[in-house]
Amino acid sequence: MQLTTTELGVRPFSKERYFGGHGACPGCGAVSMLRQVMQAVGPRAYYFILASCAGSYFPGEFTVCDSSIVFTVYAAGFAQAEGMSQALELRGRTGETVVAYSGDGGAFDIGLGGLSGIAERNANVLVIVNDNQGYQNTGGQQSGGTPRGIITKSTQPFHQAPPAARNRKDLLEILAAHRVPYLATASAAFPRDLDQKVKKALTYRGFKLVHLVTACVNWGFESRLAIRVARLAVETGFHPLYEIEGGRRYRITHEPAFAPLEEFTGLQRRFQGVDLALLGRDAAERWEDLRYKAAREWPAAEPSSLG
Ligand SMILES: Cc1ncc(C[n+]2csc(CCOP(=O)(O)OP(=O)(O)O)c2C)c(N)n1
Ligand code: SF4
Repeated sequence: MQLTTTELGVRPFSKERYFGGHGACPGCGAVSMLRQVMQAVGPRAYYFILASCAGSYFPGEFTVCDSSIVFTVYAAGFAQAEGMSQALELRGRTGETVVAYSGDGGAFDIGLGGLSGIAERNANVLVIVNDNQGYQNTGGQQSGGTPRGIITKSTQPFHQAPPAARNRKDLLEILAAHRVPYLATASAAFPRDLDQKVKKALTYRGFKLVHLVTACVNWGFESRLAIRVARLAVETGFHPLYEIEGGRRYRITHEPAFAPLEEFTGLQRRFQGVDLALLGRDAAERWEDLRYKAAREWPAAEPSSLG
């Protein structure tokens, strides 16, 4: 007798690559982003997950997606992904995608050496950075991606640089200096833009990275508001959407409404007491640099040196 998948309790794979059953906090803004990323990446993909909240997006007890998932550590995760892409290439398996998935703590800080290494070697890996602006899986400590002025659980009053003297790292600028094929920012609140960027990234052979700011409930907003918070991050100019090809060609992909920053910060407890003038100045400077670089003229027939 042959049992059906329903009788066996097996959920058949559908068009959905990521089909739910995650163990993230209710209202987590990263889950929708991950679902969109997996959909855009498509089947036949290997995900190397550096230690982060993503451990709960793929609970070990049951299958929530149709791709292979490898949980790994900060120091080795990016190099493992590179090794996997080389192993596939040696076997002539060109139709498979290798993704390294990291939090901001992994990419901006603890794994930055490994990330720089695979960027320098132009490893054929897609890196997804889930930037929830802190070490959130361990309760919300400060990372190199935490905006200045925010008091996290690890902020030491006596050792903390004053907000005016500190700034968050600009990961894309660090990687642009490596002259890698493709870099982009994206947001779960802009699904078409996100989809296009992941698909475009995968047209390049070599290193590519998509940096997403995702809303985390540790920021202190109502759990139903994650996508609105993510959208306001973009529409206030706090998280610009753009791409960089070959480390030099900048293109702004969404012109924000430049809504007042307070519309974004006012929904979150973490910004209470933070000097918004400083944050606003940071955003304005970033936009000034972006517009300057995006306005640069390129010869029409300039061949793509990478890719
Ligand atoms: C070398 C090392 N230090 C600390 C930890 C403990 N740890 C596990 S997850 C995590 C937080 C990760 O933060 P981030 O990379 O920003 O991802 P998020 O949890 O915010 O998604 C930490 C500190 C670890 N696994 N390895
Ligand atoms: S701590 Fe934040 S990023 Fe992590 S699962 Fe919860 S809401 Fe998502």
